[in-house]
Parts: sequence; structure tokens; C-alpha cells
Amino acid sequence: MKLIMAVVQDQDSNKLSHALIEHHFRATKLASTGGFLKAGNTTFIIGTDDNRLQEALDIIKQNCKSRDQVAPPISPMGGNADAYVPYPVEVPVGGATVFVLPVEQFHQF
Ligand code: 2BA
Repeated sequence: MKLIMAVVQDQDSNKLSHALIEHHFRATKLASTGGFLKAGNTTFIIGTDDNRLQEALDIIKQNCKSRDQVAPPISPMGGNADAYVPYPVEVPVGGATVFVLPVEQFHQF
């Protein structure tokens, strides 16, 4: 069994939820916050049999698209003015950032 953790943009979260349900995957959605942009995103936790891993990854890929987002000006940390970026910059935000972990045990009590 594998555990998929997928960080996706909020805009794609409903579409991905519906696609997972349609294909009989079970998932949990967590409200999360990106460390860099400090903007809301959604983390899906999906437990799946090994033989359906690729199918789940394909569904995530098909339902999550990359977009550019404006990152706010980065304030200087530790007083180093050289590091200050005074204007907003555009960064590409995935698609989906996906981690696949082996599951040692799975229980439902
Ligand atoms: P954020 O941390 O808010 O990052 C949003 C986007 O900002 C990133 O998109 C990337 O293009 C850019 N970015 C992030 N850190 C940066 C930095 N130190 N310098 C310059 N640009 C930076 P993605 O890479 O597609 O990531 C989208 C979201 O996925 C992230 O939101 C974060 O919530 C999650 N994520 C990405 N990589 C991760 C990792 N290695 N571990 C845990 N979560 C991760």
C-alpha cells in the first residue's frame, strides 16, 4: 500500500476531489498553507493499493494545472538590506507537488 500526499492549488481541489471519488479512490483533504507564498493550498492524503498508484498519479496530473502567482515583496531577514526584494515577483506554482510514501500498516477500527 502507498500513501500519496499531494499539495495542490485551492482552485483545483474540487475538481480533483470529484475525479478521485469517480474513480473510487478514498482521500482526505487538509487545508494547508504554502511556506513561501503563505497562501492557502490543499493537501490531499490518499491511501491506495500499489497496483493503483499510477492511476491515482495520472488523475492528479490531469486535474491540477500550473499557474503563475504573484509573491509579495520579500522583507529582509536579519537586517540584510541586500536581500530585500521591494517589488512583487511572479512564481510558477505547480500543478501538484506529490510525495509517495510506503505504508507499513493500515487499520480501520
Ligand atoms: P509555496 O511554498 O507557497 O511555494 C509556491 C511557489 O513558490 C513554488 O511552487 C515555487 O515555484 C516558488 N517557491 C517556493 N519556495 C521558493 C524559494 N525558496 N525561492 C523561490 N521560489 C520559491 P511549487 O514548487 O509548485 O510548490 C507549490 C506548493 O507545494 C508550495 O507552496 C508548498 O506548499 C508545496 N511544496 C512544494 N515543494 C515542497 C516540498 N519540498 N516540501 C513540502 N511542500 C512543498
